Amino acid sequence: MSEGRLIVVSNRIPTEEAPSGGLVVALHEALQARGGVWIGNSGARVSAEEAERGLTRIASQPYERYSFDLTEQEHQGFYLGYANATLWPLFHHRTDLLEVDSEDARIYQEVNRRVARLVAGVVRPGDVIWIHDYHFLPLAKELRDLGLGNRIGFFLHIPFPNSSDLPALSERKLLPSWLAAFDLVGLQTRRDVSNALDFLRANDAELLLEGRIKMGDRRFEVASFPIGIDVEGFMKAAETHADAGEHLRLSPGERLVLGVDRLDYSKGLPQRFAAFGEYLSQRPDPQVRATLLQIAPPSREDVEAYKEIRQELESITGRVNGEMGELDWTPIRYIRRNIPRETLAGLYRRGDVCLVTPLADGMNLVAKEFVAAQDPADPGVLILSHFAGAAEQLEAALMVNPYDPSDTAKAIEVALAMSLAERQDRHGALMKAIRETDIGWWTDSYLKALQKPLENGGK
Ligand code: ADQ
Repeated sequence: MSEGRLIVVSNRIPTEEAPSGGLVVALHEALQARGGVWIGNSGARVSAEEAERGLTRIASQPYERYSFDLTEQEHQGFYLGYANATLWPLFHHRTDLLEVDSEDARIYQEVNRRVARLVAGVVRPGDVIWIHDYHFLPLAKELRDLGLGNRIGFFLHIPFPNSSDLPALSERKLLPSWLAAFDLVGLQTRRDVSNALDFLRANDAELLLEGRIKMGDRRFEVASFPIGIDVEGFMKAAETHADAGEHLRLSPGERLVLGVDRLDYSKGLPQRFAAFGEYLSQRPDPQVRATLLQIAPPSREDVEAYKEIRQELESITGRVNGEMGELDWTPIRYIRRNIPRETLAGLYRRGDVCLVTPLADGMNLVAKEFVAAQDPADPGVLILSHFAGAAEQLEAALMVNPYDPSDTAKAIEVALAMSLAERQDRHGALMKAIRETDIGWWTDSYLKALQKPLENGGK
């Protein structure tokens, strides 16, 4: 085991003293336990001169936090452009939305080079570096070019693309060497690992046993570490805030179907709304009132595809509510604000059904949060897309094809009619699955794998 510090690099960095949110809390705890440094983007836009000043120390205890700033041009090219208009659609199988711009690609690599210099200024021999997500695919390569021999791990929170989509990435020839510069490439699911191995095999990598790979003079490992949540914490929050649903003022007997997502075209929201409309129009008992409460705060609104999805949703909501609504009932309630996590936990608990129907998703934590928040004596039902990473673990959910509104509509009907015994059985199996790989397991098992003895001889 290395005695060095843990250095975490992620796109955004929590600035508050006691951060909230599963991933952020888990990394915060890992850093608290081991001591270390967290480096991330402040979110501020600055001049080129100011950006060159380097890292800013954020007052914090008991580990260090440093932020760096982006210029407006870097924000456009690195964040909005290459990360979110090229890599994000490609990795979510939406090559139709792909924006290819060689200037964005250049800026993305340039930002990674600059961040590498900043990180290298902080790292000491023996430190272990853990880099997060698609914003920093070339970062280890840049760090190696600066001569760093430290252990460097990567975790990709989104799916690894299919080999059939990858030719759409102009920089695909660089990707193998970006990946090979890490010691451990962590992915969410077995499906992602299989996609990554296919890609590497096709690019002259030699596959050794158990996900170990040899490429030129580098040896590295690819493995899945399905991310989890703080199960106990979420259960407690849901119990304490069990009355959150009262704010909704549902009428007696009204059923609650929930959706909670960042507003993103990968989440399958138009298909979900259409499915809910279809369920309502075909429900066997028209007296049954089921309301879809969709919470979807906008994100990345400066990217064109995100503006379109917002308009599309508003139009479907208007149509379904216009056709199906009554004087005292609005079938789809669509809320665009962020909700405090405790309130969210309480709302999940009130939900009879949760619709998690992405067209592609690395894992999807909402599915796990909904399960943890349920009252085991009277649990709600999770409807889950085959295409969420979580589907590999949460087999006891009602699985649907999110592209087929009729399939999802049928599942809503089945879920709302499900017997208590079946709901309890499914919930028990789902709880077992989310407990086995909770967020503590995720950080521990990843870091343990990253700290296995060096195979690259310090290179
Ligand atoms: P996301 O695409 O953001 O994450 P998800 O895993 O569902 O997707 O995480 C969203 C988080 O935001 C959840 O914890 C949820 O509770 C919270 N959230 C959503 N809407 C909210 C609202 N209105 N108010 C408050 N909180 C809200 C990416 C990948 C996922 C992967 C995660 C973690 O796309 O596939 O599971 O990273 O690796």
